[in-house]
Amino acid sequence: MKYRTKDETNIDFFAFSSALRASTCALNAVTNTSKFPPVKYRSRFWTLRSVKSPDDDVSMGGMKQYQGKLLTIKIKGTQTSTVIPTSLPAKQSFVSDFRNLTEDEVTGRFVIEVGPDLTLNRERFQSNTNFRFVANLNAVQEWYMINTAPFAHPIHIHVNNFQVISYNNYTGPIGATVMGNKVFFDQNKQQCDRQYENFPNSEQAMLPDYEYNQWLKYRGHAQRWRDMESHPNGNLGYSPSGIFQDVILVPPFSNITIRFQTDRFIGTVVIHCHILYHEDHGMMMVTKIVPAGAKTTGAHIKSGDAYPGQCSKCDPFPFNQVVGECSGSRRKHFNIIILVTGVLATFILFIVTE
Ligand SMILES: [Cu+2]
Repeated sequence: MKYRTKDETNIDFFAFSSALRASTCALNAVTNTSKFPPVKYRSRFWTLRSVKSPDDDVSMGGMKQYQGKLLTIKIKGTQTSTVIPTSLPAKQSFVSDFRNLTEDEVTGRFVIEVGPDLTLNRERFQSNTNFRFVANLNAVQEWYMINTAPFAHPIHIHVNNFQVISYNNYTGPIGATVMGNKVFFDQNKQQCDRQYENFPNSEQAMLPDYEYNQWLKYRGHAQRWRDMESHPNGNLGYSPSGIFQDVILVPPFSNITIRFQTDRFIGTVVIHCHILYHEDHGMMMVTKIVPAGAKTTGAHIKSGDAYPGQCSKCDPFPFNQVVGECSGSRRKHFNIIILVTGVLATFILFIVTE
């Protein structure tokens, strides 16, 4: 989407996801005032148009992109001098830069998985007490948003604005519809052993080549995001590093890291897709913030036996933490013990029978 004057002079470039709040737009406008032309050159008619670019298909996935006029601003009356602020108001105390934290400074980690069937973390919304994660107050959170589906979804987190840290290479599950079932595959077309709660794992589905190749084109968001400045087209919906938002477009087959601090509010926090049709069909879940020092146990993090983001039962959750009985090192040790025990048993059996 581009800002254009009536005579189609391109004066600035903003990328809007479908549900970015006006506050974010205003913030961008203030920070970009140096790019606007002097007042004397401004037209009395301003038109805001949505300009579609085929390059944006990668970040938007199957989402429809409107092309045409969004609004017209007509300026009337006599000209007065207007002072446009050149700087933003001072940040609130809890809004600090979280981009260069150490591991120890992050106290809570969680994964929001956008599914191929209007689900979040592999379930539709169940109730306002079905907490999928519990965080302490005044704790720095590092969350990962992944999209296993070929559509982009604007995900909105209530209460605390979050800082965009990075777009990362996508290594997670590929969610596809096969024979009417939603099935997760890994990056090598193998069916994941972590599926939907009620998915019959015995049913081996195949991911057709054409479908797999179709999904592959959506990967590479990390590089496209890094190249945003130098490539003005084809980056619709990406958010620059470091800005604070409460909604972020999660592109198809993408992996985004965000951080924020839980501030003042204790209670239920809603997370949902901001496409109302999706939200109304269950693409919503709740988390909870409890006082500092209170227990954060009891959350319903898993769906069935799977953590969000998992393909193999040995995949870590979140991405940099190992949980459950299937940690990589313990698994390897277990396998080595089995192997050594087997060799010894065979050797003893051989001695005895001799
Ligand atoms: Cu959605």
